[in-house]
Amino acid sequence: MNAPLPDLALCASEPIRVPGAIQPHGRMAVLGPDGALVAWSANWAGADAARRAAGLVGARLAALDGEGPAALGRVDVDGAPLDVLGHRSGALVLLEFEPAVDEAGTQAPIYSLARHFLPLLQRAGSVAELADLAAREIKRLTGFGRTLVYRFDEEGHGEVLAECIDPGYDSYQGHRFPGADVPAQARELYRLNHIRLIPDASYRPVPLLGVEAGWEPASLDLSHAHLRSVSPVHLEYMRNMRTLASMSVSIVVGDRLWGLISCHDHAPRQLPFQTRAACEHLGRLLSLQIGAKEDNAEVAQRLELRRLTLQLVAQLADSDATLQQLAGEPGLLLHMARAGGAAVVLNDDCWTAGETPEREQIAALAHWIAGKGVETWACDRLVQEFPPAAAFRERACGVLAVSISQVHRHLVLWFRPELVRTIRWAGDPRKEATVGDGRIHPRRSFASWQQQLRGRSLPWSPAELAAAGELRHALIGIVLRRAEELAEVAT
Ligand code: BLA
Repeated sequence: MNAPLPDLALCASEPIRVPGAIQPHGRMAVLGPDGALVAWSANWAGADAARRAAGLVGARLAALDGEGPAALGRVDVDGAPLDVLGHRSGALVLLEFEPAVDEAGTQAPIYSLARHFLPLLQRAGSVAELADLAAREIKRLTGFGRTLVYRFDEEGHGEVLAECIDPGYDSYQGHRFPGADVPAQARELYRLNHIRLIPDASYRPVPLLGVEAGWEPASLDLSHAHLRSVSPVHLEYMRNMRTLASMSVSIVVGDRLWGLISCHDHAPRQLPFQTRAACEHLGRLLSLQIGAKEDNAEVAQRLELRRLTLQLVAQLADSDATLQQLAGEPGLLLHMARAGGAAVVLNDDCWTAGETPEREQIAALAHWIAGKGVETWACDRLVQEFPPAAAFRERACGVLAVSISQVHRHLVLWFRPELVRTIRWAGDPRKEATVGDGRIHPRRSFASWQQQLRGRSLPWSPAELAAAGELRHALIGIVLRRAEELAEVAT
């Protein structure tokens, strides 16, 4: 039977910041600007019980300032010790109470991060190594059965870089998860709030109740609340994955959600606040180190490209400085753009080097690119943009072009061949979701599924585009100077 195709945009419209309910492993009390109780979660013995518990926190409330929840110590409610977290949301104060759990051992987990984990991160040689260290460390801290680190690719799909699993857990190492698994509004929230714990995916949400009749539970912004009740679609997703407990920690590089550390367990699992705080801290350390590694790699690539560009320009200036010379000694030209072929187009003339389409095909392509009127143009899946390219896809799925003149059709083009990639998905992304009973449901299977991706080349990096832009400037300079010299000779 063919189910109707679901509209995945629906996922992005789920109101995850204002669910009007919390998870049942804790209780909530919401205070107004005057300190009076405004709302409470239905799992207190009544509004009075919530009011009394909030009263025990008392003067500590004055300390609240930052964005996220701060630990406000422990209170004793009817003989049971509760850990309290508090944060402000607009004019309101949200208090979250969770049964206190004593840490095993004497050292807060945060110290071991500083002492053991940070030095390891600093010695790591690559992003993959950083990810591996983080997957191990978070497993050690939390005891989850499977921990993984994944990065969002250019298209928003999650790619598992590192994993640590107990026996009995399926491995997702090297797999991709479709971008729609984490819809846009969730990504935006995870950029701001860096940690989420779902101790039991089979939970029943606890509604929030107002002291005054007419108070709207969905008016309360729970973006930063640890107890926020999560999307029912996501809970179903977890159960489909045989994951009853999960935690995820954001990896934010710059201000972009770079990826997630994701932890799973087949059984429900609760973690004390101190451990969560350590995991959040681990996420920040990892984010900083990834940012530094990526910046270093980018700087190194830019320096190398600048060196090659200068060498190329010097070579050209030493010759008769005509552009077609570029194709005469193409070693550097091809090397700098990691290209398989290149062409210099001067109106109706064309010089080529390496693996390129036929001259007429290049002429048609150059004509089409020149029509765009841009200085630099690049594409790693040419057939999609320029259908005639289907005839030469093996030689050129990727094209980078710079235009040397505003008046003439003078272009330098680089070509990259098709790079057939095999992607291993954790579940067939075409079955991303189904609709039934009028609701949308996540996919049921996470079994490995391979897809061959055709029609693309290696993508052009920002550093390569920048180098092409610099080369363009230099070439224009050389061409102008040569035109002046020729004019002098003629007079
Ligand atoms: C949220 N989806 C999430 C979250 C993760 C994933 C990590 C964050 C919640 C959390 O921290 O547990 C997905 N979980 C994954 C992935 C892995 C993992 C990729 O462990 C990989 C290892 N989900 C769907 C569909 C919809 C959907 C079809 O599959 C849309 C209807 C929705 N996912 C969805 C929503 C959230 C979510 C709405 C937000 C949950 C919330 O924070 O309330």
